[in-house]
Amino acid sequence: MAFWNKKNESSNPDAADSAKPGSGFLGSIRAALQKTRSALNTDIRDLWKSQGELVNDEFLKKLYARLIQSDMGTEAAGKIRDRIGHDFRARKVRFDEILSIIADEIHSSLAQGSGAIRMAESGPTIILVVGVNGSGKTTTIAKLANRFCQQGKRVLLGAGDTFRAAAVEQLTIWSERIGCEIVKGERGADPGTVAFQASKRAVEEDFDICILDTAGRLQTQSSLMQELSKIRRVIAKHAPEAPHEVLLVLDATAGQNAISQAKGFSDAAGCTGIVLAKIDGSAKGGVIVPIHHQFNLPVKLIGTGEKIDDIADFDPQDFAQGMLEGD
Ligand SMILES: Nc1nc2c(ncn2[C@@H]2O[C@H](COP(=O)(O)OP(=O)(O)OP(=O)(O)O)[C@@H](O)[C@H]2O)c(=O)[nH]1
Ligand SMILES: [Mg+2]
Repeated sequence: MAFWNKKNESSNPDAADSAKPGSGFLGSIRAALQKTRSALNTDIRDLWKSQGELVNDEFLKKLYARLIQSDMGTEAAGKIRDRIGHDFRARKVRFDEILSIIADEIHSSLAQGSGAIRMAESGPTIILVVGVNGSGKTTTIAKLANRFCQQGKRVLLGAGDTFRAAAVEQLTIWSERIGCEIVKGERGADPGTVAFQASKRAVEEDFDICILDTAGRLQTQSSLMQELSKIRRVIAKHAPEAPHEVLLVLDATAGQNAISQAKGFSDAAGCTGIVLAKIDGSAKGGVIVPIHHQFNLPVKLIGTGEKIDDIADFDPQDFAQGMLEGD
């Protein structure tokens, strides 16, 4: 496809190194988006009975329905339909021409939405991680902590999930593997206390990064949502700018439900960015598009697998390309 420069055609000698999974390189994202890509490609390719297909109202209606099935939302799907109607009406169109337009629209709708982790200007950068049960919070924290440690930063974890029996142990095992420090509370302790102790220690002992885990909760559980606001306030006692990030971890397999999660959590916890975990297991990676449109929350990171390196910076171009470019 000619509408962007292919990053993987670089002659950069570091390219082989950056092709390692989790480095943000297109290769790992392409692999992780395989299910989304194959669902989208198959659904749309089905509309072609011969090499060229006539673009009329019926074709546009079918195309729109297939796009909606990919979870990319009505706004993006409507834009793509209208652009194809405008450019090709009453003409025959090839599959690859349509694919190119879809990728282009996805790329431009995601383009303003990426962003790096916001770092503190002075003192530790404190990151709070929230999301529904099992979305991938603790794993994301381990991946992020490992990344920061590899950059030579001193990292402190806060085991703020005092609710689930094995949660503290899970984070402790990660901290030992990664080689970073951890603050733990007793099982059933107030998660605000753990957040208080961890952020206090991060400031007093001059850590670079402090990442706080929280228990999974549903966006509909209002008392648990209020608990997140309280944790935020507690953290701010030690560092007025903190938390520097409140990352909402969404499970990419959740599809449309991720939209309601994004709404509930961003209202209650003041989320500043999204981590889209488990795109490797999902055919619904397109859900990132409506989340962008509706909440204006930048996607910062994507989870591409269960291993410690399986994390990548979100890059709209890589993502759009990985969603569509044929196998
Ligand atoms: N395939 C895949 N699996 C992932 C990814 N991220 C997390 N997981 C898996 O998802 C499961 C849940 O991950 P956790 O990190 O424990 O999720 P959590 O949000 O902390 O869960 P709770 O603390 O119970 O709310 C684990 O089996 C992880 O290995 C990912 O990017 N890809
Ligand atoms: Mg957890």
